[in-house]
Amino acid sequence: MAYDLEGKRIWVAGHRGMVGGAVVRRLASEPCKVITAGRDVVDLTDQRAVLDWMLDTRPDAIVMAAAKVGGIKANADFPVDFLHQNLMIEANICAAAHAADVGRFLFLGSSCIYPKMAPQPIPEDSLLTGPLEPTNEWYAIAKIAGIKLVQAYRTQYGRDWVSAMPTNLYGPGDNYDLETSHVLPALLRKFHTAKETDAPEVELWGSGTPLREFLHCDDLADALVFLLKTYSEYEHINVGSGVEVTISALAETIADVVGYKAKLTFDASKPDGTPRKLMDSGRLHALGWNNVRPLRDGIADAYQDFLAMNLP
Ligand code: GFB
Repeated sequence: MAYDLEGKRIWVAGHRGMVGGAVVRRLASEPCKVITAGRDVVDLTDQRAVLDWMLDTRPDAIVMAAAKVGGIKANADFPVDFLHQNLMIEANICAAAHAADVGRFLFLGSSCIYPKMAPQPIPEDSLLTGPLEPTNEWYAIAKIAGIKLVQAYRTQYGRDWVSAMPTNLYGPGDNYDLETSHVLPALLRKFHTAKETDAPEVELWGSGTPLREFLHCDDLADALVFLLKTYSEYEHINVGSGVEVTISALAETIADVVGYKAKLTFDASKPDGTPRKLMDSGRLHALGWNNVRPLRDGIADAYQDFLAMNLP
């Protein structure tokens, strides 16, 4: 069932984040009105505040890019934050959206919802078929609950709500804090700092052997708008690039983009996490979307964004 964006009022929840910002940029070329609301306007972990704001605003559609997110260390260090905050945000928004009769809702999860040792590439029906990766099981459980909430509203109330599962993301507006960020922005910052200080080495966490799939946030946003317009199935849908690299190979590419060669060292005290999480995005491709830029081009774009931030 297609969904026409013409004249629709679309709330991008989490518009200040990397994904939310990319979705706002992508929707600028669509015939719809984008609604945004920062934390100063509505605290998404406050059930009453979300309901009041939603009943007052009554968007036609919601893209759910609001979440408590972070890299492997942040997930392992703050299980309560990742589980509780994400459960609150999704439960509050779903309940308020239903109360305000929001017809279209696109929920976003993550590839970490799948079992640690899922078959690769990971098909959507691998969900809940095995144990999760311990470092991010908190976030994973919250996002699995979100998928199930969306399916429950489809089942009980006939809501045309859907869920998409992006792979590891990067790009403009990323988090570059070395403690809480994901690997790609962390290595951009580490190589940049090494170049600025002429440091001989760059330290990676773990062994460098895990494989990760990466997708630029603007490519994700294009896929999400495609899905918003075209996808109406019960099952969640994978949104990946199909391109995976080892962490060591990623570091070499980032070194090339930054223009600085350094000896890689490895901090074995940090976790590798799941060995691989390449998703099977064949269902998305069969629907007609596969608009992925080359990884090196995406990293070069992200580096320009990092430089523009002028971080100390
Ligand atoms: O991106 P990342 O933090 O999260 O780590 P995950 C990916 C891999 O890069 C891990 C290694 O094996 C890390 O040990 N790595 C090497 C580094 N150097 C670094 C570094 O300096 N910083 C970081 N952060 N990693 C996340 C989940 O898992 O995937 C999130 O924790 C979310 O909840 C996201 O699901 C998509 O890819 O392991």
